[in-house]
Amino acid sequence: MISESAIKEMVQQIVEQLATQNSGHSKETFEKTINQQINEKIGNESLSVTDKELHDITEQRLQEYYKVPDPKEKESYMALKEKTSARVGIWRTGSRYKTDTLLRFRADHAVAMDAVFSYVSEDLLKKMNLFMINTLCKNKDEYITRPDLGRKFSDESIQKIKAECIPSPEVQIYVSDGLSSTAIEANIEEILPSIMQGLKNEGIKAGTPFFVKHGRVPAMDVISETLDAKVTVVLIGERPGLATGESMSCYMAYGAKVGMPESRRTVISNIHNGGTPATEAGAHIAGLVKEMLRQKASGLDLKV
Ligand code: B12
Repeated sequence: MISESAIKEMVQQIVEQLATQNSGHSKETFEKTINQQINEKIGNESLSVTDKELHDITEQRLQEYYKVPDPKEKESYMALKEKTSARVGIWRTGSRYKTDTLLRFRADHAVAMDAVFSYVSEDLLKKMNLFMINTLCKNKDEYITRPDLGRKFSDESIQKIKAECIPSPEVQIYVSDGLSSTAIEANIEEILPSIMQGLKNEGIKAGTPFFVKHGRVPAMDVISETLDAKVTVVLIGERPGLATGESMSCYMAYGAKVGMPESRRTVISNIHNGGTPATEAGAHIAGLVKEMLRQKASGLDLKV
């Protein structure tokens, strides 16, 4: 009989080969091909693996992740835990974490890495009718190591923005991957229509929305100057921690100019299902834009 380690080695080899050959294929096709190859090699259908059988340990809310054995005050402890996603009540083995806790930590870290290093799906951008421009960053490594390049555009990109967008809008909204593409994929379909509807209700005209790849927050200042927008709004993926990769921020500014102080920006952070849900945030953003236009101010100068 074939040994377990030999099977593991073989599966790993096949997965690696397929990952390089079939990177454009769907998960179902990928799973099917792996299982076919395993069956061909060892003729044992019971060894087939599907994603459904693999338990995703990040699915449990951290607020409910509690490992203290025989707790005396479990109810009070759980009430405290409900207020934070911090890793409390996770218990220990000697002075070390339990294996379960360590695995959860690594899985949450992997979620954060994926959020930072993946790209927003082009299909989603098409569906949302957002054309794409890039900052001066060529890839994710450059994006991480050169924040200055994530705030600038080539002359060509500036021309594209001018060609595609309505000039001098009351409010210019755009979307950017920032430090989490996951956050954009999780929230954009809900928040963008919610903001647009909110603005429409207030009689405020929005410019042409688009997407900025490899963007840092102050890229909004260049966009504001390029289009001569009164208010500029960027929906951007925020740096993920170990609680969620889906958190998005909205930075807004009235009359944004390159080199202006950060205190002129208004920020709403923690937009995700476990924080402020996208639809609710959208309505709040539209309300703030209205106030910015009325007071001709943003950030610390805005009185709300
Ligand atoms: C990373 C971060 C920082 C980094 C930013 C540098 C960087 N590039 O990574 C540092 C350590 C410098 C920082 C400092 C501060 N931060 Co900070 N920061 C964050 C964090 C964790 C993520 C933001 C992010 O990913 N943005 C998207 C990426 C793509 O943006 P970026 O272009 O790379 O970086 C820009 C923004 O991060 C921005 N920024 C960062 N913090 C703040 C705070 C405010 C009020 C503004 C307007 C802008 C701003 O500065 C960068 C350059 O323009 C958020 C947490 C969150 N949940 O949102 C808090 C957060 C945005 N920060 C906050 C605060 C309070 C501050 C400070 C005022 C703290 C202080 N007392 O000094 C300072 C001010 C920063 C400034 N630029 O003036 C608060 C804002 C609360 C609010 N709604 O007003 C947040 C929400 C954390 C929190 N929950 O309290 N921060």
